[in-house]
Amino acid sequence: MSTKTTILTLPKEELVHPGNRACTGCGLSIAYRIGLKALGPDTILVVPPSCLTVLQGLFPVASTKLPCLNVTFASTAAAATGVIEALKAQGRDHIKVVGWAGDGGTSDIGIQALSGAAERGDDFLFMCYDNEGYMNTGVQRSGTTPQWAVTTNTPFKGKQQRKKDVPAIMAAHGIDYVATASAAYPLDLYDKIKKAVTLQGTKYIHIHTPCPPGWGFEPRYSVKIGKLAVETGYFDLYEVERGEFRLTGASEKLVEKGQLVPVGEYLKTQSRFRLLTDEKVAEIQAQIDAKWAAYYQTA
Ligand SMILES: Cc1ncc(C[n+]2csc(CCOP(=O)(O)OP(=O)(O)O)c2C)c(N)n1
Ligand code: SF4
Repeated sequence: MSTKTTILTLPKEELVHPGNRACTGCGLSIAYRIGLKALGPDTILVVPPSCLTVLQGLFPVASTKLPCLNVTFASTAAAATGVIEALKAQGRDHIKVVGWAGDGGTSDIGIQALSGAAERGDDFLFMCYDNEGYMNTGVQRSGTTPQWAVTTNTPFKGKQQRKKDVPAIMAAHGIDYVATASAAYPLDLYDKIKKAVTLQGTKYIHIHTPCPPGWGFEPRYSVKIGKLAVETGYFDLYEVERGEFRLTGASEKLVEKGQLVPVGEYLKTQSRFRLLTDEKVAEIQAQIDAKWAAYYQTA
């Protein structure tokens, strides 16, 4: 039986120095701090260009205490495979290798290398922090930007296409562990990382990370907005373990409750959704209701 981590049992050791270069209220900052606690010191990170490289900063004033290999945008998973092989050759395969990329570096530019590594079953954890856009370069749309969100390169009508479902793509590779998590639920994230690193082969965790400047809200609302995404059924927390899907944490509790917060409550908190009409909000609500009807049925 697994015991859930609480705020009292979370390790006290910090692997992120106080102070970093992320914006105030950055969801990634929360996920990163908690994530490194779960990974522990015997870890090598592989990170492509992104807000995470900015957050970490440059040696000798980097904010992370873990070794980190900064690689080209497309090559996170391929570089992680190389590190795994080098560690094996040195007899140091107790060291965990973790690719940690933004949604652009995962869902678009990094997906070929990630898919190849997952197909081979390379033994590492890949985490995507999904701030739903290319934020580091000034808020451009990515494959995971939600439909109708305004970005700097979708300024007049918002993004026309739907969000790419990367966890489903990763689950379709038949890997043993895929999970979603949110910076607003750090203990759930912590437990999922802890579980993932005990498993062999490729593991994938997709973390929803609110981004104040990119989404258009005040920094103090990051956690509130992250929670609303889950409470409205807009972003679901789940695991796919050896092919078995199950809702977890706050999403699992929502099934028991049998009621979601209307999605308009989430959408109205962010200026990126300013072009949404009532009809479009109703369309989004209908999509969520259809997805959740299936959850209720199988509960
Ligand atoms: C091949 C290549 N194209 C473009 C860039 C410029 N670039 C650096 S970071 C970045 C955005 C990264 O977006 P994402 O992966 O979503 O991470 P985020 O910035 O949102 O944290 C871009 C386009 C680059 N470094 N390499
Ligand atoms: S732009 Fe967004 S993701 Fe990037 S550091 Fe700022 S808050 Fe974090």
